[in-house]
Amino acid sequence: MNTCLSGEPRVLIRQVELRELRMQLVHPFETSFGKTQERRIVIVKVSDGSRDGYGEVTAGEGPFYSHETYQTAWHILSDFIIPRTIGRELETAKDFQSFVRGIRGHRMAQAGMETALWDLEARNKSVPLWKLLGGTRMEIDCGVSIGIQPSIPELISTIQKEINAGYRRIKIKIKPGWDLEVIREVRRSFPKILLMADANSAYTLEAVDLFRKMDEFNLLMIEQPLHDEDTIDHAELQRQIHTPICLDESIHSADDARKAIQMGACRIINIKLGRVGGHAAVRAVHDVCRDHGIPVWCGGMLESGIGRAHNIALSSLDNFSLPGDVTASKRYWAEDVIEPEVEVRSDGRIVQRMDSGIGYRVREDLLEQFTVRKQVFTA
Ligand code: OSB
Ligand code: MG
Repeated sequence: MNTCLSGEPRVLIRQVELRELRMQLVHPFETSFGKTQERRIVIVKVSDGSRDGYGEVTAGEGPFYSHETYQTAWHILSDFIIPRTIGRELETAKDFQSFVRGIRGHRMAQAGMETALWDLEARNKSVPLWKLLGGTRMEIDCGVSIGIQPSIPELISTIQKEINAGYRRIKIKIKPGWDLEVIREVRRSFPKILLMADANSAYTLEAVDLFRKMDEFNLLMIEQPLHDEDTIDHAELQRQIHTPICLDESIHSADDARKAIQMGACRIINIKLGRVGGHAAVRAVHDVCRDHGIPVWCGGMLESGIGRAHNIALSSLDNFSLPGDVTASKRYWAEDVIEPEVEVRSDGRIVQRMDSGIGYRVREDLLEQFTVRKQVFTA
């Protein structure tokens, strides 16, 4: 164990390993910006000489959800983030911020490294990551995000399957041409479920009448209806509809959250670890929302088990009071890279693990099997 004079373990960055994994989803996932079947996932492993911490970069295959891709993240990590951090010693993972100050944006790349440091710190201190983050929720409520389906009957049978599995909230993806009628039919089939829709920025304010009509279906929220840079337009839309707007793509920091809330652009915020830049930023966004009475929930990015485990841990913070898109490994992967795989109880909840760090063992054998590129950096 690495210790400083006070005896507290420190976080020493002796070696960093980057891997690009290629993994096939068990079902394709379609949103308003495209369809994904094969995932490329960058995994960051930080070693201090005796222990390892793991993080995941949640960037997509193309610049559609955000400007980042797994390849821009590889570039930013290998050319800027790792050179600034390798060989250094941190008192806590929170100090990572000061090493990368000056790197503008590329938060998913930053989060890949930052979250690995949190895992390493928690393992060094022999505490579960969720406790180190300050979490209190031993059990978290799970919802599912259902991609655009080939037909309404197929969507309805998929929803039925997820409800039978116990999931507590259903989110359906919408896009122009797959919206009002779909919501109407789903609501007709399931009058009582917690239901929401996610547009992934597919509309402009010109669609205000469409969103007004959605008010009749008692949606829990509408997620990111407008462009990510249109916070002001979201405020205008929120003034004209009753359904709460939830922002996803628009929120990159605690300051974004504060401004969006003050403007009246949303009543709920989806927090994603990669989008905001890591666990410290999650905490900051979470706290701003809590102080303004805005509930949050944890969004998903089709993560492998490593990112999934980090999402479970952060969902333990007290203001994560709505079901997140945090679900069982088997919904995405034939074989996940962690052990045990993430399981959701029949009541739609995941129970926090008491093992230290992210709480799951990483299957190095599977990482190796899925790896298409690897680079090791040593101090
Ligand atoms: O907008 O929440 C989103 C997946 C990729 C990109 C954006 C989003 C999503 C999801 C999937 O909704 C959530 C999941 O991982 O289950
Ligand atoms: Mg979303």
